[in-house]
Amino acid sequence: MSAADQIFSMLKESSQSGAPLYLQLRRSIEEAVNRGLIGPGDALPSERDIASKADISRVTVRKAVQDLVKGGILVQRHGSGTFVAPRMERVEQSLSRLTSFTEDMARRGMNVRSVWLDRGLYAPSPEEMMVLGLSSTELVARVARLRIANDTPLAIERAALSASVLPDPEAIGSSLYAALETTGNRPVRAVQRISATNLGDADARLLEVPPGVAGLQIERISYLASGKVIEFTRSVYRGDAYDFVAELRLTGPGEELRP
Ligand code: 16G
Repeated sequence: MSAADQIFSMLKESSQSGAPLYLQLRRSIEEAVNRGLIGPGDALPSERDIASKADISRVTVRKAVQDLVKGGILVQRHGSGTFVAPRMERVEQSLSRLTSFTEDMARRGMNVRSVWLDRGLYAPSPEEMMVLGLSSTELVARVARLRIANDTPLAIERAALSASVLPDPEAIGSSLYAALETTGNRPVRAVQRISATNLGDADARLLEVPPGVAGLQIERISYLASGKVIEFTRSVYRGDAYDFVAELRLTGPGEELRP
């Protein structure tokens, strides 16, 4: 059965529901995707085909399709049509180990790639001066990357470090932590703050999700064993792709809770 037929047969099942037509069509397409009748990456039939098969207006079809694009069920590629969105394999990251993105993905057997969004030396912002302990005459090294695992963009990471530890941001290879390790500056401890966010247009475009969908905003401040702050990184992770997992233990007798 063609994809248009699959959607049409779902629509016939739901046509008794009395809901507006565009909603019925939206649910039918969603149902066809959920039941695997049309799979990730499959092309959706054209608006015209769906409209003529189901005998509804193209405006109604467009409204249903736009809703599903907004919800991340379908993706639209300019010039080539509308497709079922690729299924995301969620990545779990432990919140108790200080690992790098490259290490996390390598452990899962995933290929890591980064697209450089920015790297260079700049005059620090007041916030960078405060967090990294820089004076106004010192420079900050900024490293911004789109992090991609198995061809899926997972996160945008914007790191700031003192230029004294990273004098040449151009020279970082594929891993910031590996580069820091070579100079004995790999962090040993970090404090991470995770909050919910709705992705803005620019970040959503880079992460290949519809604008406004849920994401995770993460701020990591990392320290050397000496207590010096080495890294101040703000990241945005895709909410549909990443789970942060924390193990919790009841403290034993005599053990103190440390902040
Ligand atoms: C992780 C860190 C990030 C760090 C990066 C280094 C989070 C939220 N962030 O992604 O702060 O800069 O690893 O990765 O976990 P790299 O060594 O692969 O460049």
